Amino acid sequence: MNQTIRIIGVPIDLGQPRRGVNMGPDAIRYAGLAEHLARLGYHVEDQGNIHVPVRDTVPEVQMVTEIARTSSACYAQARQARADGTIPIFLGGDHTIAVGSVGGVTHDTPCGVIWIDAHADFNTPAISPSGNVHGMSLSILLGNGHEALVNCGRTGAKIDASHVVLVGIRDLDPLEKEVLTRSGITTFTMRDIDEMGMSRVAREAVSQLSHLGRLHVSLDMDSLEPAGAPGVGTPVPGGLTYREAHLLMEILADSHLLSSMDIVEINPIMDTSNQTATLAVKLAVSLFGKRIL
Ligand code: Z70
Ligand code: MN
Ligand code: MN
Ligand code: MN
Repeated sequence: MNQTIRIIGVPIDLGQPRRGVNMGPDAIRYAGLAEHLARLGYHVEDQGNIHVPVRDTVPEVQMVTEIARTSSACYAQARQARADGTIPIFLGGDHTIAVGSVGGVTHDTPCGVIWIDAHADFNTPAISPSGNVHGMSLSILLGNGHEALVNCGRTGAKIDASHVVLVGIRDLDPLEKEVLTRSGITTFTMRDIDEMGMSRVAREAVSQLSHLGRLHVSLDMDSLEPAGAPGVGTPVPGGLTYREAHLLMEILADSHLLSSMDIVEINPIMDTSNQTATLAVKLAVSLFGKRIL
C-alpha cells in the first residue's frame, strides 16, 4: 500500500498587504508538485482550494474574522487528512494558513514543528509594528493574540514552545525579539547556520523533536536567498542557499517522521518564470524522500 499525500490549497492573502500570494497554490500546482511526488511512489490526491474571499471585497475591520473563518476550514481539512491516514501538504497563501494546518494536525496528539522562515512570525497585536497577521501566526499557535484565531478549531494554545524549532531567522522586530527570547523556543538564526553548518542545525532540530514521533514542516519561501526565490512578498537578503535548503530537507527526510507540510508566501506576481514555486516543489521532493544515490 502506497502512502497517500493530500494536497490542500489555501489561497489566502488577508494576513499581509500585497495581492498575489493568493495565487500561490496554482503556481505550485503548475510547477508539478503532484506529478513529482507521484514519481516518488506516493498516491497523490488534490482536494482543490479552500474558499477564501477576494481581498478587495473584505473591509479592514473584517480581516481577522475572515482569516479565522479560513483557518477553521483549514483546521477541519487538516484534521480530516490525519483521520484518513494521509500526509497533507497545505499550499499557501500567506503564513496565516499555519494557524489552521498546525492546529488541525495537532487535534489529537502533539507534533514537532519545524518553522523555516526569515521571520519568527512571533508578533502579537500589542507589539506588531505592521499589524499584519502573517507576522503573528506562530505566536497565535502558542496561545497569544487575536482571540478568534487563538481559539480556532479548539480553545487555546495548539503547540508547546518546546515542540517548535525555528530555522533561517534573520529579520525580527524589536519587541518580537524580546518575546521570542523569553519564550525559550529553539531558534537557529542565519548566524547559527553559518557558524554551525546546516548539517548540525538540522540534526539538532530533529533530535529535539523526535520524541513526539512525527514532524510538521512549515516552509516559508522567504527563508531562501532571494536570488533563487524572488517570488515572495518581502525578500530578505542573506537567506538559505539552494544547497543548505536541500540538505535540511534531506536530513529531515532521513528522520522518517514527516507527517505534514506547509508551503507558504509564494507571490507569483513578484516572481520570474515561476522559479520560486519550482524551487518549492524541488524542496518538497527532497523532503518526501528523493535521494541522489
Ligand atoms: C514583520 C511583521 C512577515 C513575511 C512574515 C514581518 C512579518 N515581522 N513578513 N512573513 N513575509 O510585519 O510582523
Ligand atoms: Mn512566515
Ligand atoms: Mn517570512
Ligand atoms: Mn515534549
